[in-house]
Amino acid sequence: MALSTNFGVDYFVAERAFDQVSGDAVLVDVTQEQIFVGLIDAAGHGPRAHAVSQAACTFLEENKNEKLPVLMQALHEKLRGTRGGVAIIGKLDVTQLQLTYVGVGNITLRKFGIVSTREVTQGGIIGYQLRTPIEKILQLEHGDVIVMHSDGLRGQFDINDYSEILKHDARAIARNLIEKFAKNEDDSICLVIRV
Ligand SMILES: [Mn+2]
Repeated sequence: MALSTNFGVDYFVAERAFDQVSGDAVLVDVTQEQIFVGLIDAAGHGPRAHAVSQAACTFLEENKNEKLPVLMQALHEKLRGTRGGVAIIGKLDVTQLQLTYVGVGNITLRKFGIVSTREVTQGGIIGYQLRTPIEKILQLEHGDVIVMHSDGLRGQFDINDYSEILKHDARAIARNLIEKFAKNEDDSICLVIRV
């Protein structure tokens, strides 16, 4: 999945499934002022995990205009009775260069740029156990690279492990991260946005 939007934001999703279908999924929805993103890793892998992550994507797509904490809470209710999962949902304001997000569970959001950061998600498993969702804001600068990925990627890498990350486009970065850091025992998915 690839698109260069008409306001200079470039994104790409790369993935590798452990089974024939993946339990990880990404939703990207581009509108005039913002980009809605959701990255979901349903527990386990295989067709049943796939069904949960697809249902989550559909639900997010249908309800993306809700405020993020409300949407995360609603997703939690929606996934009750399923195997559940972890997710980051976010809205990128392309004018303010701000990413507002809610992240729950073992899932990664990082920024690479002049200042590189690793964001902290709140604990929990969506569908089972969720504390009050808290929205956070990540301020970006032009040229920053946002990386979101599931735990199917080894997340300890730093910029020294991939020093060209700030020079490559989103497609190359997403593909390289999967190539270099995907584990063999789980689904992996990686969304890269370059602003
Ligand atoms: Mn996983």
